[in-house]
Amino acid sequence: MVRSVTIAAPSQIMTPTSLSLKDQAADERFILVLGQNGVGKSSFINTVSNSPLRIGSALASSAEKVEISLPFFIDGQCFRLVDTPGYDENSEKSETDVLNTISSFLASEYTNGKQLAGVVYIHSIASTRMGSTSRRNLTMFQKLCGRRALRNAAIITTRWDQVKGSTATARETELRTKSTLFKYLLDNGATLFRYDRTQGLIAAQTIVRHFLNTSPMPLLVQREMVDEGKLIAETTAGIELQKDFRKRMEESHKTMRQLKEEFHDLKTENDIPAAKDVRKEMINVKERFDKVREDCRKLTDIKTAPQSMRILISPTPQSAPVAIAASTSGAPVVTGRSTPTAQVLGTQSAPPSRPRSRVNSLGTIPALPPTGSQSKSRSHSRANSYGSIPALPPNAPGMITSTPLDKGKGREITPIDAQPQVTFTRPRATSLSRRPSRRESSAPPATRHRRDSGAARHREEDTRTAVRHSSSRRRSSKGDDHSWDELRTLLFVGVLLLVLVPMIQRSRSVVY
Ligand SMILES: Nc1nc2c(ncn2[C@@H]2O[C@H](COP(=O)(O)OP(=O)(O)OP(=O)(O)O)[C@@H](O)[C@H]2O)c(=O)[nH]1
Ligand SMILES: [Mg+2]
Repeated sequence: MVRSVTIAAPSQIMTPTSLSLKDQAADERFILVLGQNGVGKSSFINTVSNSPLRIGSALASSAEKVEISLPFFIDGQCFRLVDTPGYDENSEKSETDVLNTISSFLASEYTNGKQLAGVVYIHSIASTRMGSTSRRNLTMFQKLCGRRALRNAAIITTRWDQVKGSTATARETELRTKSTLFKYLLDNGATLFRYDRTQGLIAAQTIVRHFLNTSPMPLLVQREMVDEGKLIAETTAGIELQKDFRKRMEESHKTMRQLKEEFHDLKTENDIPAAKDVRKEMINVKERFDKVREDCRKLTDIKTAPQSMRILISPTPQSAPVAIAASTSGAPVVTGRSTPTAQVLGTQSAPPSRPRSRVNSLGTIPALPPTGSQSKSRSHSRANSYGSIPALPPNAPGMITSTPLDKGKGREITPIDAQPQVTFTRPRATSLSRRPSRRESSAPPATRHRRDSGAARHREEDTRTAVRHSSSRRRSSKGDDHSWDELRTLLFVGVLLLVLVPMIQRSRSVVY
């Protein structure tokens, strides 16, 4: 049965961005909305709350900070939904910033006596598979919530209008039953909802109605940051993110090692165009690595939450709250004023600043396999960088340069792309084509390395295809060498016969 619903008129309520906790009615129920970029978080929130949150495109992310919707009423109960940015390694906003933005907001809410009535994870049913970005978002959702808070969680699948019914249902079943997907959440009390936006407001309200009677409780990250005084990097979500960074850095190292080997092989063979492509890829890998390392450092460099967040270890709902808007940089901007009591408490009970070493103990970038060889005795600092990207040799024989003045420029990294157009004596492979390193071509498929997700993974797949082509090219050139050897042997035998046969005949004629 659909119960009566009252939506507050926009004229009676404030714009979402101007809201502060001071303006929130005590009985408002807050629901946090999380999910990957572009799944429809803001669209869902706008539909149910009539808010004007910015809607992004399917490709470009729109959310940069935490935004609170306009208040709206369902069955006489006032709700507000909290929109958040999603994790995406390819987005402008770093994942550290996303975690900092969300967790700082949550910590300040909890500090000020506000507990969430629920938490929502949105997933697009139109996604053909759970990619690495989706998984990362789902994992972070779990780590932010903790097991206990999952009984107040809802998973909403969107974009049912975009997929054929049977396909969508099959996907939903897989999501529900696979332990690596939603099964863990559902087993621990989360509820799964479908949201077909063609059914409009009523469908959205039915979902929010689920939170009418939930008992508000803190999320794991709130307990960790506020009750236990942990830094963001020390929270379960922070540790998970560092693990993920570390994994990606190790993958980059592996890729770089393979590329270096390949580059040297190609250089030895004077296959300059292929070496050039490999080097371009090395530069891309290095850029990705540097970004992740920077993000990792940034996370461990977040020393502490602002004092105002640590004041109210036991939240007192009566105290005048501090309005906090999580800024794009992730650090919450305190726009309100703490109560005098809170200020006193803040100065007295604020934890002593942590010794630097403690911060570093989580922040140290883990040792990675050395880049140049298999040796494990390389220094730690070396393991955290690629060293230099090897240079190409001067213009190799077998190619004609447009101008002799450019000779030797291949030794520098930058001028490589500025080299004049060259004509090659051999047919040129596709732009990403490269030869497989010895190790790569001999490794069994199962042990082959999978590189970074998203664009990087596509690149890797392209590269693998190119490697296969390149490998067959190498095989065919070996076949050519072999037939040359046979021809030479045949010629030699022929000449030998031409010389020996007349000699034998002559010697016979002498005997008779
Ligand atoms: N067809 C269809 N499109 C949808 C649905 N939900 C959202 N979209 C579209 O998906 C795009 C992204 O929607 P948003 O609501 O901005 O997604 P978001 O999760 O808030 O994205 P970020 O803020 O970037 O994280 C927009 O073009 C929406 O119109 C849906 O259920 N069906
Ligand atoms: Mg959005």
